[in-house]
Amino acid sequence: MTKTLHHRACHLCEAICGLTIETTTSEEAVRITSIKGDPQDAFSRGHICPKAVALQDIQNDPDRLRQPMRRVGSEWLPIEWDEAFALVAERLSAIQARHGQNAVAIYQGNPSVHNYGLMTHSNYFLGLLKTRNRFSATSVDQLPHHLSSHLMYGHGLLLPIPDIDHTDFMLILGGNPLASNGSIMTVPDVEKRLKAIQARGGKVVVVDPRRSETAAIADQHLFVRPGGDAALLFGLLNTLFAEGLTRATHLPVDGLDEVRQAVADFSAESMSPLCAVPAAQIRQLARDFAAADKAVCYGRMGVSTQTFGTLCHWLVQLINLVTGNLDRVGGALCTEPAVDLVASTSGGHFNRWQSRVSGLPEYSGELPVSALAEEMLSEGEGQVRALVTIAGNPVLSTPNGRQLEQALDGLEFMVSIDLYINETTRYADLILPSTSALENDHYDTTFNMFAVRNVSRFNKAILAKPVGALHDWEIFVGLATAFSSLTGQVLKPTMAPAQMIDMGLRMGMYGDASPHQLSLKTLEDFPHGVDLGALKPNLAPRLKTPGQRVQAAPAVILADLTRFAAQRVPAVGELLMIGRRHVRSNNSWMHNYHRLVKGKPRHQLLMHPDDLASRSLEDGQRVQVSSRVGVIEVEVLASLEMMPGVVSLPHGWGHARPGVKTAIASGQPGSSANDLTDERQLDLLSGNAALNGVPVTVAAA
Ligand SMILES: Nc1nc2c(c(=O)[nH]1)N[C@H]1C(S)=C(S)[C@@H](COP(=O)(O)OP(=O)(O)OC[C@H]3O[C@@H](n4cnc5c(=O)[nH]c(N)nc54)[C@H](O)[C@@H]3O)O[C@H]1N2
Ligand SMILES: Nc1nc2c(c(=O)[nH]1)N[C@H]1C(S)=C(S)[C@@H](COP(=O)(O)OP(=O)(O)OC[C@H]3O[C@@H](n4cnc5c(=O)[nH]c(N)nc54)[C@H](O)[C@@H]3O)O[C@H]1N2
Ligand code: SF4
Ligand SMILES: [Mo]
Repeated sequence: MTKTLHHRACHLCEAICGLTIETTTSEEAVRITSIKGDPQDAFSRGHICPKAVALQDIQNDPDRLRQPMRRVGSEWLPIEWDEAFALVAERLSAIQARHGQNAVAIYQGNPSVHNYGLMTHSNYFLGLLKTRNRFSATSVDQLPHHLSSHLMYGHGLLLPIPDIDHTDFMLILGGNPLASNGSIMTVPDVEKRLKAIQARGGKVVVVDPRRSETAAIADQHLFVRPGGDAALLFGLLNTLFAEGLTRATHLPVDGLDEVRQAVADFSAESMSPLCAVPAAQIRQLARDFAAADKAVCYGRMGVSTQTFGTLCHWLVQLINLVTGNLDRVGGALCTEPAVDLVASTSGGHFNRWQSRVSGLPEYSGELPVSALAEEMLSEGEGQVRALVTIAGNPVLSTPNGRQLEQALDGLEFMVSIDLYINETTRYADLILPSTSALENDHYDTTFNMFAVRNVSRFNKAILAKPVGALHDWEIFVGLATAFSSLTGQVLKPTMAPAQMIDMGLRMGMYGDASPHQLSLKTLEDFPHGVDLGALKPNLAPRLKTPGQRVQAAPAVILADLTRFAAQRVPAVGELLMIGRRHVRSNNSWMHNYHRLVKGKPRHQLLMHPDDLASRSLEDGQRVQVSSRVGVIEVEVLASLEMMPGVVSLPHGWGHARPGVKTAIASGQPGSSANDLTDERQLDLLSGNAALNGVPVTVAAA
């Protein structure tokens, strides 16, 4: 038996922690014998969470598919790769020939961005489909970030990241990095970094309808009415202007006077009823923020997936801008990654076309996923009749999952590139499973771009690729080849993902023309990753707006103020549902590993004791939760963490569906929050789903 130590970045969430993985080779097999945090990783400094240890469970899971499967009725039978590719090509091209290119829809899920081969190669096939019906998890997540950056800075990926290691004041809205390990802020070891702000005399303030794990360690926590953050942020911005708390910026800016005028009526006092934060607290928060030498306002998932998600993210940018904290050390800074997609891609586009049924806007070629089911269910020209899903589970992750199931059931053809037969892929005619992550190289094209330091690393596969298995990118090449041979399109030869990264590295700012000389080859010398330094101001020369000036008052955003002003005042006695993440869970797909789900369940509804009492409900009892679109049954727990009038339910559960083949998850199924979220509840400006602030009623089951 020989033991080997490997160093690798974890790909499971955005934190990209460095891991040390030990494998033991015997005559029979290579086994993973230990997974630990890597103390020599300069970025993550040994940090690890329980999910990383489950990488071995993903590897060994008997339910994980290892060969292409074809569904015949309710039975799944293995099929050869070539036969599978030919079948997909034949069915999709026939459907497109009969009903037009848009009759095929695409849904791309979250693990896509954690898998670099998927990033570099999926479009090789998907682009050939030439459909306008492209959807992804972006529109149940961070679309408002991209849209506000696209409109203000000219590129949807110019996302300013909190300079957490140098700030004196961090205001967090709708993010719970202690559970999520940070998002659009790649920050391994976030708890230590937040505590370091406090240790150097700074402050952390959290705005959240739940006293989250992050709120619990903050200096101040403010409850906010779900969906009320735009009002709170307007109140803050108005106070900054009205009380003369602004500070000059070195950035060239257009439209600040328009902004000042536009928010003139949104005083803290007038905004308070909409967000349920007392006006005096809004004003004080604005003063505290402005008084800090270096401050940063950071909004995440909880404020992008709400009815005014884009306004929220625009306001977050403005608060940083007018206090002089945008593009400043200790404020919000854009990264300079080794493979720089901002430099190498165009800035994106918005609303060039709309969805057929509801007229929702495209963003950079994608439509909001809330429209996916209706595009399948509404008859007429352009109706979607086939679907390709890639690393996604929209039945559990997009609003009104039950409606989507009904729509999937009516499709003529569906193919899923996925590892499991789960709540979504059980509707597929074919499932094409890729190798597991540890059988694959890894370069993080996405999260190096959002990291709180400029870092880079490339890791080789740890386990050999099994005979007959294909990587995701090879599946796309196979599909593209089969499809193009049928439709007579010419297919260009392609590089492997690693070669593309090598090219990106060498052309980048740390590449051939720099002293770093980064390439795949030189990265081999840095098994623990290479630290390329702290973030620094760089926004002015990187702006991609016409005239290279920050656009503080984009017309489409100002136009949304009318919708904001027209919102209804909160109903008396309203009960609003929000989501929740737990460090042992990851969206919908990591419940099939015993070590992550053992112990007491974590998928209950949390409710304030007063709200339980007023409904004569008891802690621990089964309740029925209803919304406009559906009803589920769950266990309710009394929780003083909750703001009165708000209940919290994590998403990604609801595994008790016929035909799902994930044995451990099915043993602890929970209920799906997205059987309650409403496909019509949107940030209408971007089309992003408003998953938070869903009106519900709760009664005894
Ligand atoms: N109510 C509510 N809904 C939410 C959220 C919420 O907070 N509340 N959060 C939203 C957010 S932020 C997101 S990102 C979405 C996520 O939504 P999705 O991306 O749709 O769902 P996941 O649960 O991430 O499903 C990932 C799928 O990819 C497969 N998979 C994993 N790794 C690989 C791989 O390497 N290759 C391939 N081919 N497949 C792989 C898994 O088997 C699984 O089927 O959910 C959203 N939905
Ligand atoms: N352990 C774990 N880590 C993950 C994931 C996971 O599923 N599990 N998913 C990954 C993904 S895909 C993403 S996108 C990131 C997300 O990372 P985060 O954005 O940090 O997401 P959450 O942990 O869901 O935190 C959202 C917070 O918003 C609060 N909230 C809900 N509604 C509102 C509101 O109206 N206003 C305000 N101010 N707050 C509100 C919730 O109570 C919650 O505390 O996490 C990533 N990391
Ligand atoms: S925090 Fe995220 S990246 Fe770090 S070990 Fe856990 S799952 Fe992996
Ligand atoms: Mo996400």
